[in-house]
Amino acid sequence: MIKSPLSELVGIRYPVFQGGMAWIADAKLAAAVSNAGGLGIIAAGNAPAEYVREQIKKARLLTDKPFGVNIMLMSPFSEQIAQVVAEERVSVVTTGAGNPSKYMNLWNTHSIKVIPVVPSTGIAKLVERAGAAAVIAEGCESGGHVGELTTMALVPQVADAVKIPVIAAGGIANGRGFAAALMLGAVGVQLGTRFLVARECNVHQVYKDMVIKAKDIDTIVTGKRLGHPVRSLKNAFSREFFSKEYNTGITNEELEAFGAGALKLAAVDGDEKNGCFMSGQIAGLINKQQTVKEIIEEMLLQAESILNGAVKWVN
Ligand code: TUI
Repeated sequence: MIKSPLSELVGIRYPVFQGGMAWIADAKLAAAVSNAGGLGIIAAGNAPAEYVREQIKKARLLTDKPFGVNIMLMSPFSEQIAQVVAEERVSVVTTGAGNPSKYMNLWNTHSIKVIPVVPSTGIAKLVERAGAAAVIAEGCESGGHVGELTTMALVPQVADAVKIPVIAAGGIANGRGFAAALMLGAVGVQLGTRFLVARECNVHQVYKDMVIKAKDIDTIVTGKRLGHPVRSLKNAFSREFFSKEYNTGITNEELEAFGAGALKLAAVDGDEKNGCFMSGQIAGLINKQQTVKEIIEEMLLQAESILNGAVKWVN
């Protein structure tokens, strides 16, 4: 049994968070993860506040365990969603793609644990000062919006920079990654890509099959020119985006317009050519569909065996 201070902090059995994947992480997936002993997280993405409220209510019918909501701070609805999560008093709020400081007082006064995703030590220190309960240090191996640093470089530096607990994310999908995260100074992990192929995940079957088929080098980062780099699987859409990005004849507005709606095309419609299939580099390691419970328990068992065997390296 792996014991971690993260379990007490958020009231969960296993120190495993499910990433807040826009268009994908709904009440069903979040409740399944929470029921299996991790922390399920509903992704607000670019959805309106009332969608988020509905999903919170739905999750409460499916689980009596704590769960969280992820707020994508670039969303036009983030202000209203910040209010909804406060009113609904969700256990945990995670944030992505921006600085959540302006909402921290509101959430802390509603006894919500705020756990921002951070791509650097500077932002980690900033959110710690603003009242974060912990941080998720996410390396650029992850899918979706990515920072500059790898998990290997980011996690130990963030762990040294702040006093609050650190959760590692990016490139973690099994017990090896979990054990490594603990060695880097983290007290738990967040998984996105691995939960994409969970039986309880509603994402289109084409998306799951693409993740299962993907090899180590099958992701690409696009959108650097627009200031929001996104990692996704290589396909016709991402290759075209990549080439347009280096074409000076194309304006940023045209590039934004080309990308608009592509994540929905992937997640909901399973449009293999035109969709943006956000995925982490660890997709190559993922080769089968499993239930959320199987994923979590298999990972924890493997991590335990690795950690128990680790003394072999020390004389
Ligand atoms: O946010 C994510 N991953 C995401 S968000 C997303 S939705 C999206 N769709 C289209 C274009 C862009 C995004 C898909 N995947 N991960 C957490 C994360 N947060 N990664 C990086 C950051 C981050 C970046 C800057 C956190 C804070 C930050 O602060 C900058 C500042 O100074 O405000």
